[in-house]
Amino acid sequence: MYKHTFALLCLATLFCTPYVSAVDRPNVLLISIDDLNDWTGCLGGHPQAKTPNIDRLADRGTLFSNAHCQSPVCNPSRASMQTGRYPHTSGIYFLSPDLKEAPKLEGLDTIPERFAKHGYQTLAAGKIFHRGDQRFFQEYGGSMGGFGPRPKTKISQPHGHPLWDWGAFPESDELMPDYKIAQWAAEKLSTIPQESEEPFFMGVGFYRPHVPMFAPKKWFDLFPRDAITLPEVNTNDRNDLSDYAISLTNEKHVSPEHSWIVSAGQWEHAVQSYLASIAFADYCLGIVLDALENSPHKDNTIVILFADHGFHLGEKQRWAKRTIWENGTRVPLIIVDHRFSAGQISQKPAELLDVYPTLLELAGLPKDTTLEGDSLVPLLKDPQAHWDHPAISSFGKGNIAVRSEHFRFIQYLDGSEEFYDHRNDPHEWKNIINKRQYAKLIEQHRVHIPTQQEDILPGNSTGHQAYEAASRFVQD
Ligand SMILES: [Ca+2]
Ligand SMILES: [Ca+2]
Repeated sequence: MYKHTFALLCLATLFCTPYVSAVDRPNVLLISIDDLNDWTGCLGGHPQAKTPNIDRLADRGTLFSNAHCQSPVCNPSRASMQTGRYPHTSGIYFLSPDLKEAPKLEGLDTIPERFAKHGYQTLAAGKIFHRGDQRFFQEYGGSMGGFGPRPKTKISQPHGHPLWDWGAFPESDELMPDYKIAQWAAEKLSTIPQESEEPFFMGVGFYRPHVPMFAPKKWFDLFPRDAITLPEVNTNDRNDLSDYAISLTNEKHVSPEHSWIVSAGQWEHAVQSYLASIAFADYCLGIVLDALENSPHKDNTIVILFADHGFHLGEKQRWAKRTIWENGTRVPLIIVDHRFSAGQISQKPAELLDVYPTLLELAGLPKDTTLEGDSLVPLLKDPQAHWDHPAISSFGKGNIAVRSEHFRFIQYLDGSEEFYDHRNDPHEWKNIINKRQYAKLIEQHRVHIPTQQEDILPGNSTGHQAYEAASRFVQD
């Protein structure tokens, strides 16, 4: 019954916290869902989203309903979360380079590496990091095929990037990598003995709803295409944006143009495909949660679920990621730890960057003052606690968003700015940067723009190319 006692008595005297007893170090189950925006039942981003398992997880823990990524792209978002450093500290702003190639990150532990150093067994399957997960976990079960099988000819978008397609495919759940990842995790959860001397840190990274937005037909049947609700879009939305802001989100992207989606009659189908992909990923999550519930670890495992960034489906005439508007940065973030009340919702701004220091505190590991996020434990204790840390997101040096409890401030490289009041403008349609009555509030947000921003590390990703293309709108 006294599990995980190994070497802990001495640790506990050094790093005693109120949450961890020396005889009961918690396991950690870190679950990632790739490219999932706020289209979940509990976040309410789309009225038709079906996510019973994400919602049941939220019911058991704390839902951070105002959580944001630090970068609206996989690689920099995950590198930031896993090293506790902002993109503007590491210089990793885009899909390249890899986090191991950033001089500012040299020698830093990622989250699983830190846990391994403190006696945890670390294991994972699927996508926790952007690539090369096997480098960071002691045991890696594999990607199981990653983004999954593709048909011989594309289903819905005949041109463009090979991954950019959507539709009902393949035949069965068993052919989907996420199903295999869930089965792998379920098997591990049921076979790791309760009396194991080492607690575990397990990563489970699902690939859907990332493109290709494929899932077996039964998931599409949940969302009949003739009854699909399209996202609310204001066609004049971009009139109050700078040329730079529009250009940054228009250029060199692999996602389809909104005008093509509409003219090809594909908007409903693409929304249906995203909803179906989410429902399928949620089903796979349920396999893992059921296995945990039926395992000896159910009362001693912290569960964290996150997505790495948001996703546009036509809002602001954009598709996919790479924007620092609400659609690009808002993500699900749920923390379940039985030492805190269940069913809590915190609207305070949270960052994925906060996960690292939060986990250290919850597991009773030494605090790391070099981490740039803030432990969310005060908000787990009291979701309405005073909290003055806004969420900072960026897309390239000089393009920074500051999200507070009710507002979003954006400053771009060309000096143009935006300000949105979420109390009456949840879609960020009205840029009120020039409204005099907001001047003081705007200034209070502007001070959070980092004064030091690392140069962009070189690479040839489409993010690098978009940033370069937009620079023609920057006056010397
Ligand atoms: Ca992603
Ligand atoms: Ca607007």
